[in-house]
Amino acid sequence: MKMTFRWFGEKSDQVTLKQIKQIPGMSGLMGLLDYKAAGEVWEREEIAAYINQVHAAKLECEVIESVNIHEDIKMGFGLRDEYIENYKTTIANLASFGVRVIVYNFMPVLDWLRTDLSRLIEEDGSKSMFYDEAELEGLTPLELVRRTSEGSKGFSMPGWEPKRLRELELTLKQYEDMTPDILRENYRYFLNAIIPTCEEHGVTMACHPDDPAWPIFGLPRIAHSHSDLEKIIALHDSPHHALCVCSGSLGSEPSNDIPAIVRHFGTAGRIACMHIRNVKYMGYRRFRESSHLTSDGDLDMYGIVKAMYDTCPDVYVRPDHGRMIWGEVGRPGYGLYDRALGAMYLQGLWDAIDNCTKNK
Ligand SMILES: [Mn+2]
Repeated sequence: MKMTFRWFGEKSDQVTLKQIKQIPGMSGLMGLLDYKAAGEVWEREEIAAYINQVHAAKLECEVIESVNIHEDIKMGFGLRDEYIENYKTTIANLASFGVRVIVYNFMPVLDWLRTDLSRLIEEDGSKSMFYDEAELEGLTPLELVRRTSEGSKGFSMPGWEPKRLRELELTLKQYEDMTPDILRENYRYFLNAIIPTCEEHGVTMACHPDDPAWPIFGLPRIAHSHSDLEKIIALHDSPHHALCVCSGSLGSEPSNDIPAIVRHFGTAGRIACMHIRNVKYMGYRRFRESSHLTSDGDLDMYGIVKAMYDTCPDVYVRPDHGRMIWGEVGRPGYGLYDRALGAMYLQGLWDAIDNCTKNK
């Protein structure tokens, strides 16, 4: 397990690299350039500016997230080949700075979704991200986007890039006739085009699951169950086509058995990295993000780490979202303190498992 942390860059993140470096066991980052629009080439100078800073802080940057895929690729429109060429250039550019894994998703239009970015947890006064399907009723996607950007306290939110969402209404209309099967075929086309480039440059693509783990606003979503992930992996037969297993995204749906998913795809060698966090169920399609501690939520955190230890021990991991605690003000989900606690909890589980295994 290589423990990492998400960092949005000097201008965009309230957390500093120095603080991240001081979290015990932190090997590096899962980085991103949060100002890039889907479809654009990530230029070498831009990548260098980010990664050189990370290296100067004595942290690695072998994983990059949120290299977003242009909607034309997902919809199979005429310009997709041009955007795919851009994507291939980005892969090569990132690889030349030592990037080994790229995390992305193939979700139509809307990335992850919450109905409240800072819901008060009465028991202890902390705040966390919250989702209630009932609150979406009567809400148009546009109203939801407005609410999300208002709730983000001025911080950019990954997946909610203003440029991408400006044409939301039009894009939603274009998706009206899209079925999961057509979306998967467009996905296969994309993979067939880019995976040879990944193989050439030693980069592995890691698909992030849908969050929450069900369709929203009638859009087809194809990455929220064990069988969905099986179909995705079957689209292209290469170890460079892999998954980013996100426990909190898949775990929003109680029927998803996360340890079993990790065990299955870990054994197959198709997990490149993991996002690990816990979720507290509060009713049908109603949940909030909890601390990483198993007893604070409903996921089996030990089972998840044990499955990883047994089947894919070398993957990159990061604590995923955290709550806002100790009066911290920052990007919802991405405060320093609770994520640092999460990193320590995961490493504690790992150490215990490692000790029991070796001293058996
Ligand atoms: Mn995630």
